[in-house]
Amino acid sequence: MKPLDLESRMRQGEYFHSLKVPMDNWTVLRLDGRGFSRLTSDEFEKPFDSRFHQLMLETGEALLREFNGDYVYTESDEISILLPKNWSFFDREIEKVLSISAGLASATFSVALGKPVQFDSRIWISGSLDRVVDYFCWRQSDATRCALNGWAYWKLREEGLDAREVTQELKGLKGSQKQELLFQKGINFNELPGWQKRGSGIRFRHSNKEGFNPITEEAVIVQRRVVEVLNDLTYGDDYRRFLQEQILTQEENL
Ligand SMILES: Nc1nc2c(ncn2[C@@H]2O[C@H](COP(=O)(O)OP(=O)(O)OP(=O)(O)O)[C@@H](O)[C@H]2O)c(=O)[nH]1
Ligand SMILES: [Mg+2]
Repeated sequence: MKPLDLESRMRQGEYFHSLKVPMDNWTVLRLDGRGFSRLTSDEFEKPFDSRFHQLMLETGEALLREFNGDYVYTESDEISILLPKNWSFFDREIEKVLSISAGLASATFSVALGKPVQFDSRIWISGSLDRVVDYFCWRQSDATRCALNGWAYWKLREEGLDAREVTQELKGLKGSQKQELLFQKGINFNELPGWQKRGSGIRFRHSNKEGFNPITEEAVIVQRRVVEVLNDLTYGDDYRRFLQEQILTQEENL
């Protein structure tokens, strides 16, 4: 076989390599820690651990910076990053963006923790900004549901019930009933830290700062971009408004 034939026949085996995200679509990558139930069961406090949360924030920040994201949201062991609408790095290739985001998240978390972990990565797309806002509200409501379940579960386990008994006890209870159960045991769900109940946002914030141009010897306004962690997110309509503004502002500053 001629070398060129071999090259093109072998390339045909890279079947998925040509898959790209269509232009004019918003892209969210969602990364999730692999087997983190096992990882967190021994060395981290239950149901929430500040050190674990810091590691997730550090990983989220690395993703935000590397992909120049419009917004990052993290809860539990997952991170969602919204890419700029018409991102063009890696030619919008799906294999590249998934493998590199998972690689970056795994490497960042592993180095900070001191042992190897892995993240998987999946892609979500939509042509509508409203759907993007829905997406982030969806992940936030998952955070609230998981926080309530986690607190109720571990509070009952602390009292000596085994996993099966706790599951039985909580079966069919509505959110408000779980909150009441926690209240009876001395925990006011409303007063728990915001990052536990609603997750955290990470974003670039743009600000103007007065600087000095030594060549023209004039005062100049320079734009600064800093990373900001939001551990006290709003929810409902306020969160929707915040998301819209954040995304549109970020797109304008690209
Ligand atoms: N102890 C502790 N566990 C946490 C914390 N944050 C997240 N987790 C755990 O991380 C796990 C995340 O859930 P999943 O992603 O469904 O579980 P997983 O074991 O990672 O499974 P796969 O993602 O399918 O590989 C849950 O078991 C959470 O309890 C924390 O702050 N402390
Ligand atoms: Mg996981």
